[in-house]
Amino acid sequence: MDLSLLVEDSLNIQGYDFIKTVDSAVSLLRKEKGRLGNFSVTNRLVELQPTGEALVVGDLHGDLTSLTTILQKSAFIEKMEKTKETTLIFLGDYGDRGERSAEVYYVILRLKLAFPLQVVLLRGNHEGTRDLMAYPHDLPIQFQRRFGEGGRMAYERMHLLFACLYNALYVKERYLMVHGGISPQISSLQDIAQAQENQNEALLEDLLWSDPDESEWGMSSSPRGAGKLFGRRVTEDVLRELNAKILIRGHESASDGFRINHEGKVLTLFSRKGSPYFNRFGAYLQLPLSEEIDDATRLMSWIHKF
Ligand SMILES: [Mn+2]
Repeated sequence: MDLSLLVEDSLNIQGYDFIKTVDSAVSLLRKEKGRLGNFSVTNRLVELQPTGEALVVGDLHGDLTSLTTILQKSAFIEKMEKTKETTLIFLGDYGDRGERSAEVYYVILRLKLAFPLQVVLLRGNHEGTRDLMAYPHDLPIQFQRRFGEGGRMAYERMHLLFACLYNALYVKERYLMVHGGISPQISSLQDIAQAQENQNEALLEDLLWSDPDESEWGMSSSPRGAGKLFGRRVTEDVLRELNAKILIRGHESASDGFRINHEGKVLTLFSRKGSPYFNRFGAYLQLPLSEEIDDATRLMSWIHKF
């Protein structure tokens, strides 16, 4: 798969073909169940074997240039073609804010379709449920500008896609990856796997929206108006409960493209640049999953800034 051709396709794609791609991805994701290559799927949770190499990408928010840079610098498409022991993980928030939301979605969906057993797409708060959608949500407007008449239909299809994205990815004895955060309501992986089925969706809201803060004790209300702030004790308790060492999440911009909280227990990755954020760098993580690391400061040699 040629990256520059893929990007060119994304810039030229018309509404009909965009919708066809979304539909193919939805039907693929709906079929994902049980053991698939290096990961296994239970409801909306992916459990990944601690083997091979992973590329972890944080928020993109319509920044096609950063996505292209990451794929180029990591040479991950070539790596995925060469060995199945490679997993490309996106932490969610693909659209809104930046100008190229349709293009970013198109590229990640084509990657998923080309490497179904090696690409995992998590759900961000900008891929929320209809009754809890991030604001401002530019996607429907961008689609109308981009696809004209077909924009509305393309946007409706996106909600089918959002519902298929994963709540979290877990790497045994190592990492829990989510878009936003965690909550004391989590006592097992099963809770995360079925968070979207909870009647009030409160846990899903925390997974997609919450942020760490440096208080010792959580939870407190979030200035975002959705999700909460969780303290260090919540992180320690949940990670211990799940048998994980580090929480890897996106959702918050960081000047260097990444930030470490809770004494090395939380890594935030932010992988886009430009307005309306003011981070100097974007960052991604490319690491060997077999390494047993219990402190995010030790992940720094695998964090790449751009
Ligand atoms: Mn977010």
